[in-house]
Amino acid sequence: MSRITVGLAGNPNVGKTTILNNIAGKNLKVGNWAGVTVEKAEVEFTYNNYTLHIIDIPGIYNLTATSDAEKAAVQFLVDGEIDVIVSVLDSSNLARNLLLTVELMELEKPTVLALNMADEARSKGLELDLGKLKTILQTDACFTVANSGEGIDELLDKIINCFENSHDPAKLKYSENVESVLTTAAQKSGQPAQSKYDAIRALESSEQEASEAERTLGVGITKAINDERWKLASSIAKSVTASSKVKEKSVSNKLDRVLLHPFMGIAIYIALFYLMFKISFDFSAPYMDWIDGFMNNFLATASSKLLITLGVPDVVTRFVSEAVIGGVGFVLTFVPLVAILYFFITFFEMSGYLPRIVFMMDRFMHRLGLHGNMMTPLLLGFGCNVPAIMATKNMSSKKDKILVTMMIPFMSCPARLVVFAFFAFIFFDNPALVIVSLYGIGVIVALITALLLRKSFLKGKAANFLLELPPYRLPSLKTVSRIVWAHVKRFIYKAGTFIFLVSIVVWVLLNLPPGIKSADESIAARIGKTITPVFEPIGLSDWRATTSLIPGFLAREVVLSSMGIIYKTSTEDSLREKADENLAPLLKEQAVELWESIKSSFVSVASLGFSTFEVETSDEGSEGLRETIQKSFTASSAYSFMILLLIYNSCVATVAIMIREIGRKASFLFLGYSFVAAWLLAFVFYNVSNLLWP
Ligand SMILES: Nc1nc2c(ncn2[C@@H]2O[C@H](COP(=O)(O)OP(=O)(O)OP(=O)(O)O)[C@@H](O)[C@H]2O)c(=O)[nH]1
Ligand SMILES: [Mg+2]
Repeated sequence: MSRITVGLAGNPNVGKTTILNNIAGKNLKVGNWAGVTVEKAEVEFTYNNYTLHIIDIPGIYNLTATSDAEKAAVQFLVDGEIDVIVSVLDSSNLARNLLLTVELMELEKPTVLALNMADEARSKGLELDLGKLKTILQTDACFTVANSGEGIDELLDKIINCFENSHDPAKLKYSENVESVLTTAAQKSGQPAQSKYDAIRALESSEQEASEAERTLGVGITKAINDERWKLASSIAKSVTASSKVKEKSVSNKLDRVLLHPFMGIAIYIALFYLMFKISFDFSAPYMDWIDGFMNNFLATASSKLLITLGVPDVVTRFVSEAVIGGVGFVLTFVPLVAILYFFITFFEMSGYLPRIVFMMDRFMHRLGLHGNMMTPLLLGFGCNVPAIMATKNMSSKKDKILVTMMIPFMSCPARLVVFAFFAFIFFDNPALVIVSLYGIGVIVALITALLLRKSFLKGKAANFLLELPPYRLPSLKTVSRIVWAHVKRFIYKAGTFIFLVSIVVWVLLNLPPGIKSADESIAARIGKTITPVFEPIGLSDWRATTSLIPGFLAREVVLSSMGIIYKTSTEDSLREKADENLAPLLKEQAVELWESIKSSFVSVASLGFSTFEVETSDEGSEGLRETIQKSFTASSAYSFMILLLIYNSCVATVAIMIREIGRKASFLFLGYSFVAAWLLAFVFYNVSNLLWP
């Protein structure tokens, strides 16, 4: 079976990753803005007796790279072992896209063209003559619609065909003058160039040859070649486009008139952000309550009953009820919130609204000495800090990259939201307002950090950038659901692996040394009590709270699982009582409550009003746990606890990616800074709020 290595190359946002996802059934990140893919990704699969090794390459406009992501992409295209290059183009934007195709063809490697977004070209009224395009460029080509899968099989056949037959790839011909300059230079150097790309690079890098060429051509060689590429690309585009009645992107333009309006645009943005939280909470709260009740009132009892009946030792039964259900189960309660939040985030990313926010914020960012292009990674940070830090690979200035990397961890992610949601629900009347205030504090701390860095280590101005506004695209429910499901699966997987392992450790430490009468005497309690003095000034004097912070330094959700275990272990009912419970009525009760939850989630979203900025929660469910946690905090110490979790960069995955991107020293300095900042802010908040509301 032959193996074919295929590189997907093209401008940003033309659908390369969507093609790969469609071919291989993957779920790599896609989004409707330029620069989603920042690291090449590869998949391997079998098709018609061939092993296709397909590589998705970050989008580029030309082979002259500036950012890290582009540099890696270009290097791979030039030097990498690629059998067939698939030049992916946006059919509705042919002239600009062909510019890169022309440059790719200078590499003289077997190439196939994929004219993607054929649907958009059709709806714009563009008619493209594929046969003519193939003849001019002497390469094979086909239309594709990556998100529906149209033309994908044809593309695969063409790739195989190209691999089998294209031993002598097409060679572009520029104007006679340019060609003769290239030939002369190659002859003089005595080394025949491997490709036109090599010939151009050799000429550009030899000072003597370059100045000789400039004398012959009247302009510098780089400019002369660029002009040739432009001429060729636009003349091809013109001759293959038999457009009848080209309709402009009228919907996008009309929408932009409102959404990019200096005042209305900002107001709409704030309203959308508000609505996102409001709907997320209103819709998911009843389900979260139900899962919570199901876990604690039914599952915990049922599993204890079963294990006791089976004669399993008590310690195992307690482990299941306290560590597995109390810890991991507690985190899983938040699945509905995570799912609906990712639904909105994905919708924003797929619709094309994200770069519009960047556009609107650009002016404001400038005033702070920052730049609009820093906004994209920052906004991605609200989804997860890890890919957000990776997205800084798109930035061409090293200083800007470090600056943004140090702002991202203050963007609150869904993992933190899960903890905030829990505390906000039990301590405040207006949970959504509390959460929005925390997001706001995160943004302010990020801006202050940026200003401090600009005044000290990272002096200078932000590099210029070009922002491309893609057309609005209505994401299909299928695509969005697939992406949301992938996020939810990851969350559940994390709960079942990482959080489960940490839960075991926490539970064991709560039960050691052997023979202790209460968790208060355990090793965990001793550790918690040792560090409590550090946190006492910010209102955290209960060892159970401070102990949960230690494993919480690994990932934010762990704070919840650990609290679940710690508080449950220290207040658990007697096991024997559970063994006597009758399960049938309990199960019936769960079914009734589920039905009630479904009803109330739809009712609360349907009755969405601006009058209530409030999340409705029923107080049923794990009352025991909520009440005990409630007793060990006050509203101000709970808020101060949340500030700590918001500002302190406690997420191993984020720290790991930071080290990779900006180095160990800077990352650890940042870690220290974020802890001190978090503590100070919590300290000020706690003491001021105690003064104001004693
Ligand atoms: N209408 C339409 N939309 C498409 C098509 N292919 C991709 N898209 C959408 O275009 C957007 C960009 O797709 P991506 O696959 O992320 O583009 P990319 O080329 O990988 O972009 P970068 O990673 O930024 O270089 C997404 O919103 C896709 O859903 C298509 O054939 N038709
Ligand atoms: Mg991509």
